[in-house]
Amino acid sequence: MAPTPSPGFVVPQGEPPTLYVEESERHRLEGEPLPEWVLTPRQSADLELLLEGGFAPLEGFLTEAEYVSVLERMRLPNGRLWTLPVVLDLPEARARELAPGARLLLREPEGMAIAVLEIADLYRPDRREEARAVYGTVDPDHPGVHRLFEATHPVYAGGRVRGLRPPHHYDFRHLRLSPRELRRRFRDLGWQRVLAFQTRNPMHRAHVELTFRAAREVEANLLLHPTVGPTRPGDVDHYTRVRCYERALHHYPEATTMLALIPLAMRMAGPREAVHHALVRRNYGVSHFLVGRDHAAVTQDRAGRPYHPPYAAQELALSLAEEIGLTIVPMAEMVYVTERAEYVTRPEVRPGETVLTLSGTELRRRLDEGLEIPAWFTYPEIAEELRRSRPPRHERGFVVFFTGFSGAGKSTLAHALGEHLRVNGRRAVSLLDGDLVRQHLSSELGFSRAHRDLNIRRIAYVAAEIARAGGIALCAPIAPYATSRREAREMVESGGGGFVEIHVATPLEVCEQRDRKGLYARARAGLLKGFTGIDDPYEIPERPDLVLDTTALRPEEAVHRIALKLEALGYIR
Ligand code: PPS
Repeated sequence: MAPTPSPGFVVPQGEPPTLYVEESERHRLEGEPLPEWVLTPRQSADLELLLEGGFAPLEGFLTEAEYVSVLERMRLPNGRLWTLPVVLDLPEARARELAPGARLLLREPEGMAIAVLEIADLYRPDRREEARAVYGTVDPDHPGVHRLFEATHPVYAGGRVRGLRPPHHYDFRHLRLSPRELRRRFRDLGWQRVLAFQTRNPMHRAHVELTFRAAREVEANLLLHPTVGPTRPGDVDHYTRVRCYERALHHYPEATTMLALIPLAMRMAGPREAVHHALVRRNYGVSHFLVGRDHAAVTQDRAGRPYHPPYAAQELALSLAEEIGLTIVPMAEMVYVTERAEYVTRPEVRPGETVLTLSGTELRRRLDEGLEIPAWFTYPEIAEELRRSRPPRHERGFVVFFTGFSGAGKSTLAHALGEHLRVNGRRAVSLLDGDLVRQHLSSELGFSRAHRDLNIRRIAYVAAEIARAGGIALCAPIAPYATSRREAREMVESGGGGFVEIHVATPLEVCEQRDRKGLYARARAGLLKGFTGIDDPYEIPERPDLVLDTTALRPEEAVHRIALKLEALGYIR
């Protein structure tokens, strides 16, 4: 007897709306001298989803009324469910040149004009309110909150967008399917019920087992639908992940499962984001959506407290499933049982059985130290891909970032360490000393907060590129602000490099006494304004990897201590 199909949604029919204009209109718009804005990678990911219909019913970036309504009620003013802000943030100076009614040409980071925004309003959001509503916290340690407070421009421009052409990608084009293309694919394949799996991580055996099992239980085909938009800083890069997904795909029975990529920008907003992901997947034409424990969430804060209860995302998504228009499939936790040599769900474990799990942290540790990745955990070909992108630390590029007062000894230490590493290692060593950077990269900059931040951003950019290419960058700026040091770390780590922060904590009195360049004397005499430590702030690093006070420490001794630290961290052997 044929099994009775279980209840639930089937794939939606028809084509979702896209927001592109006719060719003649495109020529007309491109012929006009419009003000322009170069999109950030996040904005460009959001815009792509808007244009392709992934964010339907949105037809543009949220206006203030829509934004407030989404924050307060998780709904658009017309009552339609929408849980996360999709906004275009602009710097104050840019916003001042614009007004409601104006049109703004939106360019991709690479320069191609993608769309025109018809500005309906420009507004200044209350970011603390937004953080509270979206992330459930104002803790600046939360990566979403941090991005909102530190890396989001202060003015939002709302209004309809009119697409000129789809954004172009050169990577994995055969896997980047728009909502229309994906729906067509399902139609061609005759897939009636499709279960989508969202992820921003590589897939291992547990994921394969659980997705396959879930699809079988709801009698659906499976769509692996990982996001390749901006994700959480520190995540595995999408090139590596996609190679892992392609390899995972071979472990499903043929013709049951398909892989497609979505350029979705992750927020790490937990429950609201689970619903957002489901709404977007519905636009992509699926009928079922998997939601696990801690979906799209940052599990805990620095003190180990969860930002949301672990099942909050599942509960919210389940409670809104009818309205979203698809079946939410709660995801079970799969564990490996040694005695049976297979994966089962946690409740299926029998008393006395040995359960194996391996956390992301443990996996990263094993990769960093070049240790074995057990075969019960992942397939050998996936372990291989991960090893390629995250070689053991002693083969990887890294950055040593010295920070401290002028005259603290940063340059001396960076120079001495550089010599030590050149003598003892194989990796190329580059020195980005404060003064040299100011001469070659930042000669036009002064010492205002904005200029100092920009200076550090430039240093971090170059250092990240050096580390990405496998080299060692030694940076020695004052870097007085904690946020820009943190940003530097994120830039380097997101490029796959290691980041070691050393606070050269020589006291101000000692630096002033040394006064090699005579700058302290000039600052004390009021001839030099805004000098760090005298009349300009220095925020003491809270958690540096190493603290060195050079008052009574010879450079050789300091280098020895740094080398020990680098060894302990695994960067040198
Ligand atoms: S920052 O804040 O990180 O951008 O500063 P940095 O680029 O490291 O500064 C490089 C050198 O500039 C000299 N200098 C000053 N320092 C601090 N404040 C003021 N106003 C200033 N004006 C000039 C100073 O000698 C710094 O060099 P170091 O190598 O730290 O002694």
